[in-house]
Amino acid sequence: TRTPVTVTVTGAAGQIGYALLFRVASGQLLGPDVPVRLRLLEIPQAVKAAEGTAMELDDCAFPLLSGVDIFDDATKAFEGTNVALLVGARPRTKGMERGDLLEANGGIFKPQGEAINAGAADDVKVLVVGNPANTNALIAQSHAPDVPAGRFTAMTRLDHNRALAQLSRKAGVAVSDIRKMTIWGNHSATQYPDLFHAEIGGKSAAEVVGDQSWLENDFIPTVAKRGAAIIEARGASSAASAASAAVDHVHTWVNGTADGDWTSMAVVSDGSYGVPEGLISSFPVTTKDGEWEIVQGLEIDAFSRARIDASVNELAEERDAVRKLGLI
Ligand code: NAX
Repeated sequence: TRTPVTVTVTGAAGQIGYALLFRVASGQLLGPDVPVRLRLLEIPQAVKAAEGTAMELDDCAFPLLSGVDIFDDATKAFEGTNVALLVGARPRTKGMERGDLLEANGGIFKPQGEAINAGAADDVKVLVVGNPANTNALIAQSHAPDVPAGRFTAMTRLDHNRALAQLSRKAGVAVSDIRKMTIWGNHSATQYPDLFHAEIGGKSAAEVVGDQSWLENDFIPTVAKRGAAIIEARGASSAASAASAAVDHVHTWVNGTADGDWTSMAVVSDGSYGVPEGLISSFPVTTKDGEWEIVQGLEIDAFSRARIDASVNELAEERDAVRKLGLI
Protein backbone atom coordinates (compact mmCIF):
# COMPACT_ATOMS: atom_id res chain seq x y z
CA THR A 1 0.00 0.00 0.00
CA ARG A 2 1.12 3.57 -0.69
CA THR A 3 2.18 5.95 2.04
CA PRO A 4 -0.57 8.46 2.71
CA VAL A 5 -0.32 11.94 1.24
CA THR A 6 -0.67 14.64 3.89
CA VAL A 7 -3.24 17.30 3.00
CA THR A 8 -3.62 20.37 5.21
CA VAL A 9 -6.87 22.32 4.94
CA THR A 10 -7.23 25.73 6.60
CA GLY A 11 -10.62 27.18 7.41
CA ALA A 12 -11.75 23.58 7.82
CA ALA A 13 -14.87 24.52 9.79
CA GLY A 14 -16.09 26.99 7.17
CA GLN A 15 -18.63 26.32 4.45
CA ILE A 16 -16.09 25.51 1.72
CA GLY A 17 -14.22 23.31 4.20
CA TYR A 18 -17.40 21.36 4.87
CA ALA A 19 -17.91 20.71 1.16
CA LEU A 20 -14.23 20.03 0.49
CA LEU A 21 -13.10 17.64 3.19
CA PHE A 22 -15.39 14.78 2.23
CA ARG A 23 -14.26 14.91 -1.38
CA VAL A 24 -10.61 14.93 -0.37
CA ALA A 25 -11.13 12.04 2.04
CA SER A 26 -13.02 9.99 -0.56
CA GLY A 27 -10.07 10.10 -2.95
CA GLN A 28 -11.30 12.66 -5.47
CA LEU A 29 -8.42 15.07 -4.91
CA LEU A 30 -5.51 12.77 -5.65
CA GLY A 31 -7.01 9.61 -7.10
CA PRO A 32 -8.78 6.42 -6.09
CA ASP A 33 -5.58 4.63 -5.05
CA VAL A 34 -4.00 7.37 -2.92
CA PRO A 35 -4.53 7.27 0.85
CA VAL A 36 -4.87 10.65 2.53
CA ARG A 37 -4.00 11.97 5.96
CA LEU A 38 -5.83 15.19 6.83
CA ARG A 39 -4.49 18.00 8.98
CA LEU A 40 -7.07 20.69 9.69
CA LEU A 41 -6.22 24.22 10.76
CA GLU A 42 -8.76 26.48 12.39
CA ILE A 43 -8.83 29.44 14.72
CA PRO A 44 -9.33 28.41 18.38
CA GLN A 45 -13.03 29.42 18.43
CA ALA A 46 -13.77 27.09 15.51
CA VAL A 47 -11.77 24.04 16.61
CA LYS A 48 -14.84 22.48 18.20
CA ALA A 49 -16.80 22.77 14.96
CA ALA A 50 -13.86 21.23 13.09
CA GLU A 51 -13.95 18.35 15.58
CA GLY A 52 -17.58 17.81 14.67
CA THR A 53 -16.66 17.61 10.99
CA ALA A 54 -13.87 15.16 11.87
CA MET A 55 -16.47 12.98 13.63
CA GLU A 56 -18.51 12.93 10.43
CA LEU A 57 -15.41 12.06 8.42
CA ASP A 58 -14.92 9.09 10.76
CA ASP A 59 -18.53 8.12 10.21
CA CYS A 60 -18.07 7.95 6.45
CA ALA A 61 -15.56 5.11 6.97
CA PHE A 62 -13.65 6.25 3.89
CA PRO A 63 -11.21 3.46 3.00
CA LEU A 64 -8.58 5.99 1.84
CA LEU A 65 -8.66 8.21 4.93
CA SER A 66 -5.82 7.28 7.22
CA GLY A 67 -6.36 9.92 9.90
CA VAL A 68 -7.53 13.42 10.81
CA ASP A 69 -5.69 15.80 13.13
CA ILE A 70 -6.92 19.25 14.14
CA PHE A 71 -4.73 22.23 15.03
CA ASP A 72 -5.03 25.88 15.92
CA ASP A 73 -1.33 26.40 15.32
CA ALA A 74 -0.04 26.86 11.76
CA THR A 75 3.45 25.50 12.43
CA LYS A 76 2.02 22.17 13.55
CA ALA A 77 -0.69 22.06 10.91
CA PHE A 78 1.79 22.26 8.02
CA GLU A 79 4.27 19.69 9.35
CA GLY A 80 4.99 17.25 6.55
CA THR A 81 2.30 18.71 4.30
CA ASN A 82 2.32 17.60 0.68
CA VAL A 83 -0.78 19.53 -0.38
CA ALA A 84 -1.86 22.73 1.39
CA LEU A 85 -5.35 24.06 0.72
CA LEU A 86 -5.50 27.57 2.17
CA VAL A 87 -9.21 28.25 2.40
CA GLY A 88 -9.55 30.22 5.64
CA ALA A 89 -9.29 33.98 5.19
CA ARG A 90 -10.59 37.21 6.63
CA PRO A 91 -13.67 38.30 4.69
CA ARG A 92 -14.35 41.93 3.89
CA THR A 93 -16.88 43.28 6.35
CA LYS A 94 -18.91 46.46 6.22
CA GLY A 95 -16.86 49.63 6.22
CA MET A 96 -13.58 47.80 5.70
CA GLU A 97 -11.17 49.51 3.31
CA ARG A 98 -9.02 47.47 0.93
CA GLY A 99 -5.93 48.27 3.01
CA ASP A 100 -7.61 46.87 6.14
CA LEU A 101 -8.60 43.74 4.25
CA LEU A 102 -5.10 43.18 2.91
CA GLU A 103 -3.59 43.81 6.33
CA ALA A 104 -5.94 41.38 8.09
CA ASN A 105 -5.14 38.72 5.52
CA GLY A 106 -1.44 39.44 5.80
CA GLY A 107 -1.81 38.48 9.44
CA ILE A 108 -3.04 35.06 8.28
CA PHE A 109 -0.99 34.32 5.16
CA LYS A 110 2.40 35.55 6.41
CA PRO A 111 2.58 33.08 9.32
CA GLN A 112 1.13 30.33 7.13
CA GLY A 113 3.84 30.96 4.51
CA GLU A 114 6.45 30.81 7.26
CA ALA A 115 4.99 27.59 8.62
CA ILE A 116 5.00 26.00 5.15
CA ASN A 117 8.60 27.10 4.72
CA ALA A 118 9.57 25.62 8.06
CA GLY A 119 7.82 22.29 8.04
CA ALA A 120 6.10 21.25 4.81
CA ALA A 121 7.32 18.33 2.71
CA ASP A 122 9.85 19.04 -0.05
CA ASP A 123 7.22 18.45 -2.72
CA VAL A 124 4.59 20.74 -1.14
CA LYS A 125 1.96 22.19 -3.47
CA VAL A 126 -0.09 25.14 -2.23
CA LEU A 127 -3.50 26.27 -3.44
CA VAL A 128 -4.87 29.53 -2.04
CA VAL A 129 -8.67 29.78 -2.16
CA GLY A 130 -9.23 32.44 0.53
CA ASN A 131 -9.70 35.92 -0.89
CA PRO A 132 -8.09 38.07 -2.13
CA ALA A 133 -6.65 34.77 -3.35
CA ASN A 134 -3.91 35.94 -5.75
CA THR A 135 -2.46 38.45 -3.31
CA ASN A 136 -2.82 36.14 -0.32
CA ALA A 137 -0.80 33.59 -2.32
CA LEU A 138 1.81 36.25 -3.02
CA ILE A 139 2.07 37.06 0.69
CA ALA A 140 2.46 33.40 1.70
CA GLN A 141 4.97 32.75 -1.09
CA SER A 142 7.12 35.70 -0.14
CA HIS A 143 7.50 34.25 3.37
CA ALA A 144 8.56 30.84 2.12
CA PRO A 145 11.94 31.56 0.53
CA ASP A 146 13.03 27.91 0.62
CA VAL A 147 10.00 26.68 -1.32
CA PRO A 148 10.12 27.16 -5.12
CA ALA A 149 7.82 30.12 -5.93
CA GLY A 150 5.92 28.03 -8.46
CA ARG A 151 4.49 25.85 -5.72
CA PHE A 152 2.24 28.71 -4.58
CA THR A 153 -0.87 28.99 -6.73
CA ALA A 154 -4.25 30.68 -6.38
CA MET A 155 -7.64 29.46 -7.54
CA THR A 156 -9.32 30.69 -10.70
CA ARG A 157 -10.65 27.22 -11.55
CA LEU A 158 -14.10 28.15 -10.27
CA ASP A 159 -14.16 31.06 -12.73
CA HIS A 160 -12.88 28.68 -15.43
CA ASN A 161 -15.64 26.18 -14.68
CA ARG A 162 -18.26 28.93 -14.62
CA ALA A 163 -17.04 30.04 -18.07
CA LEU A 164 -17.31 26.46 -19.36
CA ALA A 165 -20.87 26.19 -18.06
CA GLN A 166 -22.00 29.50 -19.61
CA LEU A 167 -20.40 28.69 -22.97
CA SER A 168 -21.80 25.17 -23.07
CA ARG A 169 -25.30 26.52 -22.53
CA LYS A 170 -24.97 29.27 -25.15
CA ALA A 171 -23.38 27.02 -27.81
CA GLY A 172 -25.59 24.03 -27.03
CA VAL A 173 -22.62 21.72 -26.60
CA ALA A 174 -21.47 19.57 -23.70
CA VAL A 175 -18.87 20.98 -21.33
CA SER A 176 -16.65 18.10 -22.43
CA ASP A 177 -16.75 19.39 -26.04
CA ILE A 178 -14.96 22.60 -24.99
CA ARG A 179 -11.16 22.87 -24.89
CA LYS A 180 -8.65 25.55 -24.01
CA MET A 181 -10.75 27.83 -21.81
CA THR A 182 -8.68 30.55 -20.13
CA ILE A 183 -9.23 32.92 -17.23
CA TRP A 184 -6.62 35.68 -17.25
CA GLY A 185 -5.61 37.93 -14.36
CA ASN A 186 -7.09 38.34 -10.91
CA HIS A 187 -9.80 36.26 -9.22
CA SER A 188 -12.00 39.34 -8.96
CA ALA A 189 -14.56 41.19 -11.05
CA THR A 190 -11.73 42.33 -13.40
CA GLN A 191 -10.86 38.76 -14.45
CA TYR A 192 -10.96 38.08 -18.18
CA PRO A 193 -12.58 34.86 -19.41
CA ASP A 194 -11.21 34.38 -22.96
CA LEU A 195 -13.35 32.80 -25.68
CA PHE A 196 -10.97 33.62 -28.53
CA HIS A 197 -8.59 30.81 -27.65
CA ALA A 198 -11.25 28.46 -26.29
CA GLU A 199 -12.27 25.83 -28.84
CA ILE A 200 -15.41 23.93 -29.74
CA GLY A 201 -14.73 21.14 -32.22
CA GLY A 202 -11.33 22.66 -32.98
CA LYS A 203 -12.78 26.08 -33.90
CA SER A 204 -12.53 29.30 -31.91
CA ALA A 205 -15.45 29.40 -29.48
CA ALA A 206 -15.92 33.12 -30.18
CA GLU A 207 -16.41 32.29 -33.88
CA VAL A 208 -18.71 29.35 -33.20
CA VAL A 209 -20.92 31.54 -31.02
CA GLY A 210 -20.60 34.44 -33.46
CA ASP A 211 -22.20 36.93 -31.11
CA GLN A 212 -19.74 39.60 -29.96
CA SER A 213 -22.46 41.44 -28.06
CA TRP A 214 -23.25 38.31 -25.99
CA LEU A 215 -19.54 37.76 -25.37
CA GLU A 216 -18.98 41.33 -24.22
CA ASN A 217 -22.23 42.23 -22.47
CA ASP A 218 -23.42 38.90 -21.15
CA PHE A 219 -20.72 36.20 -20.99
CA ILE A 220 -17.87 38.21 -19.47
CA PRO A 221 -19.93 40.00 -16.78
CA THR A 222 -21.93 36.85 -15.96
CA VAL A 223 -18.74 34.87 -15.29
CA ALA A 224 -17.05 37.74 -13.46
CA LYS A 225 -20.06 38.52 -11.24
CA ARG A 226 -21.27 34.96 -10.71
CA GLY A 227 -20.10 34.96 -7.10
CA ALA A 228 -22.39 37.90 -6.29
CA ALA A 229 -25.30 36.24 -8.16
CA ILE A 230 -24.88 33.08 -6.06
CA ILE A 231 -24.95 35.12 -2.84
CA GLU A 232 -28.09 36.89 -4.05
CA ALA A 233 -29.85 33.60 -4.84
CA ARG A 234 -28.57 31.31 -2.11
CA GLY A 235 -28.11 33.80 0.70
CA ALA A 236 -24.58 32.48 1.13
CA SER A 237 -21.47 32.49 -1.01
CA SER A 238 -20.46 29.66 -3.34
CA ALA A 239 -19.26 26.71 -1.33
CA ALA A 240 -19.78 23.35 -3.04
CA SER A 241 -18.76 24.75 -6.43
CA ALA A 242 -15.69 26.39 -4.88
CA ALA A 243 -14.75 23.10 -3.19
CA SER A 244 -15.28 21.27 -6.48
CA ALA A 245 -12.99 23.72 -8.27
CA ALA A 246 -10.31 23.29 -5.61
CA VAL A 247 -10.48 19.53 -6.13
CA ASP A 248 -10.20 20.05 -9.90
CA HIS A 249 -7.24 22.45 -9.52
CA VAL A 250 -5.14 20.06 -7.46
CA HIS A 251 -6.23 16.96 -9.40
CA THR A 252 -5.18 18.59 -12.67
CA TRP A 253 -1.89 19.87 -11.19
CA VAL A 254 -0.97 16.42 -9.91
CA ASN A 255 -2.38 14.29 -12.72
CA GLY A 256 -1.79 16.50 -15.77
CA THR A 257 -3.85 18.25 -18.43
CA ALA A 258 -5.11 16.24 -21.41
CA ASP A 259 -3.30 16.48 -24.75
CA GLY A 260 -4.68 19.39 -26.73
CA ASP A 261 -6.18 21.07 -23.69
CA TRP A 262 -5.13 23.35 -20.87
CA THR A 263 -6.55 24.78 -17.66
CA SER A 264 -6.53 28.08 -15.74
CA MET A 265 -4.39 28.55 -12.65
CA ALA A 266 -3.07 31.68 -11.00
CA VAL A 267 0.68 31.13 -10.93
CA VAL A 268 3.77 33.28 -10.50
CA SER A 269 4.46 35.22 -13.69
CA ASP A 270 7.75 34.90 -15.54
CA GLY A 271 6.81 37.96 -17.61
CA SER A 272 4.74 35.98 -20.14
CA TYR A 273 2.11 38.01 -22.01
CA GLY A 274 3.41 41.23 -20.47
CA VAL A 275 2.34 40.24 -16.94
CA PRO A 276 5.02 41.68 -14.61
CA GLU A 277 7.34 39.05 -13.25
CA GLY A 278 6.47 37.90 -9.74
CA LEU A 279 2.74 38.68 -9.80
CA ILE A 280 0.49 35.68 -9.16
CA SER A 281 -1.86 35.96 -12.10
CA SER A 282 -4.15 33.53 -13.88
CA PHE A 283 -2.85 32.08 -17.16
CA PRO A 284 -3.57 29.22 -19.50
CA VAL A 285 -1.35 26.43 -18.15
CA THR A 286 -0.58 22.85 -18.99
CA THR A 287 0.49 20.44 -16.27
CA LYS A 288 2.57 17.29 -16.38
CA ASP A 289 4.27 15.19 -13.69
CA GLY A 290 3.16 17.63 -10.99
CA GLU A 291 4.63 20.71 -12.70
CA TRP A 292 2.76 23.51 -14.46
CA GLU A 293 3.85 25.51 -17.49
CA ILE A 294 2.33 28.68 -18.95
CA VAL A 295 1.06 28.09 -22.51
CA GLN A 296 3.24 30.20 -24.80
CA GLY A 297 2.77 31.92 -28.14
CA LEU A 298 -0.94 32.80 -28.07
CA GLU A 299 -1.86 35.85 -30.12
CA ILE A 300 -3.58 38.47 -28.02
CA ASP A 301 -5.74 40.95 -29.92
CA ALA A 302 -6.54 44.48 -28.76
CA PHE A 303 -9.84 43.45 -27.13
CA SER A 304 -8.16 40.78 -25.00
CA ARG A 305 -5.08 42.93 -24.35
CA ALA A 306 -7.10 45.72 -22.75
CA ARG A 307 -8.93 43.31 -20.47
CA ILE A 308 -5.84 41.37 -19.43
CA ASP A 309 -4.04 44.65 -18.71
CA ALA A 310 -6.90 45.97 -16.56
CA SER A 311 -6.91 42.86 -14.37
CA VAL A 312 -3.12 42.68 -14.15
CA ASN A 313 -2.99 46.37 -13.19
CA GLU A 314 -5.31 45.58 -10.30
CA LEU A 315 -2.95 42.81 -9.19
CA ALA A 316 0.01 45.19 -9.38
CA GLU A 317 -1.90 47.68 -7.21
CA GLU A 318 -2.65 44.97 -4.65
CA ARG A 319 1.02 43.98 -4.65
CA ASP A 320 2.09 47.61 -4.16
CA ALA A 321 -0.41 47.96 -1.29
CA VAL A 322 0.86 44.88 0.56
CA ARG A 323 4.45 45.97 -0.07
CA LYS A 324 3.64 49.34 1.50
CA LEU A 325 2.14 47.53 4.49
CA GLY A 326 5.36 45.55 4.86
CA LEU A 327 3.55 42.26 4.19
CA ILE A 328 5.87 41.13 1.40
P1 NAX B 1 -16.33 30.74 5.90
O1 NAX B 1 -16.36 32.06 6.58
O2 NAX B 1 -17.52 29.85 5.92
O3 NAX B 1 -15.10 29.89 6.48
C1 NAX B 1 -13.84 30.42 6.67
C2 NAX B 1 -13.21 29.66 7.81
O4 NAX B 1 -11.84 30.07 7.92
C3 NAX B 1 -13.87 29.91 9.16
O5 NAX B 1 -14.22 28.67 9.76
C4 NAX B 1 -12.78 30.63 9.96
O6 NAX B 1 -12.81 30.29 11.34
C5 NAX B 1 -11.51 30.08 9.29
N1 NAX B 1 -10.32 30.90 9.50
C6 NAX B 1 -10.22 32.24 9.63
N2 NAX B 1 -8.95 32.59 9.88
C7 NAX B 1 -8.24 31.46 9.90
C8 NAX B 1 -6.87 31.18 10.15
N3 NAX B 1 -5.99 32.14 10.41
N4 NAX B 1 -6.46 29.89 10.11
C9 NAX B 1 -7.35 28.90 9.87
N5 NAX B 1 -8.66 29.11 9.66
C10 NAX B 1 -9.09 30.37 9.67
O7 NAX B 1 -15.87 31.06 4.39
P2 NAX B 1 -15.99 30.13 3.10
O8 NAX B 1 -17.30 30.37 2.46
O9 NAX B 1 -15.59 28.75 3.46
O10 NAX B 1 -14.89 30.82 2.16
C11 NAX B 1 -13.52 30.75 2.46
C12 NAX B 1 -12.75 31.71 1.56
O11 NAX B 1 -12.85 31.32 0.19
C13 NAX B 1 -13.23 33.16 1.62
O12 NAX B 1 -12.09 33.99 1.70
C14 NAX B 1 -13.91 33.34 0.28
O13 NAX B 1 -13.90 34.68 -0.13
C15 NAX B 1 -13.06 32.47 -0.60
N6 NAX B 1 -13.61 32.07 -1.89
C16 NAX B 1 -12.76 31.99 -2.94
C17 NAX B 1 -13.16 31.57 -4.19
C18 NAX B 1 -12.21 31.44 -5.32
O14 NAX B 1 -12.67 31.15 -6.42
N7 NAX B 1 -10.91 31.67 -5.18
C19 NAX B 1 -14.60 31.25 -4.44
C20 NAX B 1 -15.36 30.92 -3.20
C21 NAX B 1 -15.03 31.77 -2.01
O15 NAX B 1 -15.72 32.99 -2.13
